[in-house]
Amino acid sequence: MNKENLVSLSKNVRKNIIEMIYESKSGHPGGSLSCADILTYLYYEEMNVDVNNPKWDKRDRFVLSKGHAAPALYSVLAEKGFFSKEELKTLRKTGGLLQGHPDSKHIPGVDVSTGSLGQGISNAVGMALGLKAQSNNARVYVVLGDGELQEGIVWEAAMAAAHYKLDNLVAIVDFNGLQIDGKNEEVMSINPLDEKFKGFGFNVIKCSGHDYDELDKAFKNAEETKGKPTIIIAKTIKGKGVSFMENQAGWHGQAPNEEQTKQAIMEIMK
Ligand SMILES: Cc1ncc(C[n+]2csc(CCOP(=O)(O)OP(=O)(O)O)c2C)c(N)n1
Ligand SMILES: [Mg+2]
Repeated sequence: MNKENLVSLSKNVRKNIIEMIYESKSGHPGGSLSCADILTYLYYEEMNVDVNNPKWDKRDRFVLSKGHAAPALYSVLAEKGFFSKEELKTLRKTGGLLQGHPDSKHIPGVDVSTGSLGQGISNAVGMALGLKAQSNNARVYVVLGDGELQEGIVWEAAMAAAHYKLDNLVAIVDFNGLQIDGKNEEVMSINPLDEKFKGFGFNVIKCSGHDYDELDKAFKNAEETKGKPTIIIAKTIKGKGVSFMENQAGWHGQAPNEEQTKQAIMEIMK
């Protein structure tokens, strides 16, 4: 798919995110918008999946370790056709398909239930190990938040990934500099992140998480890397695409009102 098509797809993905969260009156817009381009790239350019057979044994696996960005994942899965776009209206509704965090028991296309930060990457490491043990060439992709990296379990998973030479594992950090209520640098610094992951035995790539050419190069590099896992540190903007949400920790977990929703959609679609 060419870059223009990807850009136009990611506009729809962002529009869905805003509409869904407005409709449910709760959810996480900031961190969903910041990983919208990464998820669009993964599902349209990188991963080998079959919407008609979500549990296909040879599919590449995806884990949204920062599970609160569920609206971004649901939006891409609906655009791909894993379920109908009508379902997006069920976000966070009692009895609805799409709960506040991804649920692998009920949602087609969701490989792992996530939401408790740090645990997604641990699942991803186990899946990558399991695939190798079965000589299955599928790959595992996991998206983490930068605040999530403050969880100790992430580093235990990282250590295991390098120890077991999991070159079928690609972790992507949505590096937006913010967490739930402030800057990571102020809460607890995770820097220098590239050096930390190099020390843990990873192939480390830095790129923009909003530029499809850069993402393309990063994922190609990951594919060519053998004998170690890859981490892509993708620089992003929390709330990307909506001026009043960009770089604002206050939009981490708040729904827009009607007026803000109209404004946001206008800006996204322009
Ligand atoms: C174990 C655990 N602790 C706390 C939370 C509550 N929580 C949800 S999102 C979040 C901040 C995450 O920040 P980051 O990983 O940077 O996400 P992003 O900026 O991409 O939204 C926190 C603390 C959680 N989901 N899981
Ligand atoms: Mg963050």
